Amino acid sequence: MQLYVIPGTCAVVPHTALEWTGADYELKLLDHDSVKSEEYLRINPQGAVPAIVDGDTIITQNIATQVYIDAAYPDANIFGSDTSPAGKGELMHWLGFLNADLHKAFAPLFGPDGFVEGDDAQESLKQKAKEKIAHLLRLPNEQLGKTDYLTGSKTTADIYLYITLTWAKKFEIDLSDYKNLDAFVKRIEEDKGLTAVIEQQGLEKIKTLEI
Ligand SMILES: N[C@@H](CCC(=O)N[C@@H](CS)C(=O)NCC(=O)O)C(=O)O
Repeated sequence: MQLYVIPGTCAVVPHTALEWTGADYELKLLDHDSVKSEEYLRINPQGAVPAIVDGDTIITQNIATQVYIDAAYPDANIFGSDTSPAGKGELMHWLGFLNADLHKAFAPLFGPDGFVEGDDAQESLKQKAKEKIAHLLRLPNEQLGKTDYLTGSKTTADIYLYITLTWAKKFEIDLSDYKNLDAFVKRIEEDKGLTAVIEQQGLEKIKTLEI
């Protein structure tokens, strides 16, 4: 199995999941140019990571890569150990929130020129995006006041939350009121799989959300 990633992106999530499985896999490191290369567009015509290539099988879209890893390595419990209907629903609730709502809310910060033209309009858009992200993050902050991990046990949803928190710090979003998220960052950065991924992708632990 090959996993295509750009360091520091949402591809940290399936990468950590693969580390949790203990499986052999080949890491393919891309950058913001090579992800748009003709060669890679044959794998993912959307020019985005993550992607898994496993023999003739190609899987793109973050949640789909996680589902593939979970199906290939069910004993690793990357989606946690609660396989009840309520447990599975809860996990998908968080993955949907993280992938469709929170992740997407960062798009104006990563590429404001894809939305509006002009410095003033882009600044105003980025400010609105930061407010929206802070508003969305109140939900996981509340949840993490009740449990150590989003669904009670550690899952890929926690890794997805973590990577978005590293982006929030990078864009200097004020999360000083969100003490549960700050404690969560310290907790999740102790995970061995995530630690290995941080090393392999040449990243650094952020340790705190303080800016
Ligand atoms: N909906 C897609 C979104 C993937 C996505 O936005 N990937 C970003 C990184 S987080 C990417 O590859 N962007 C291309 C680039 O950075 O040049 C998914 O869930 O996989």
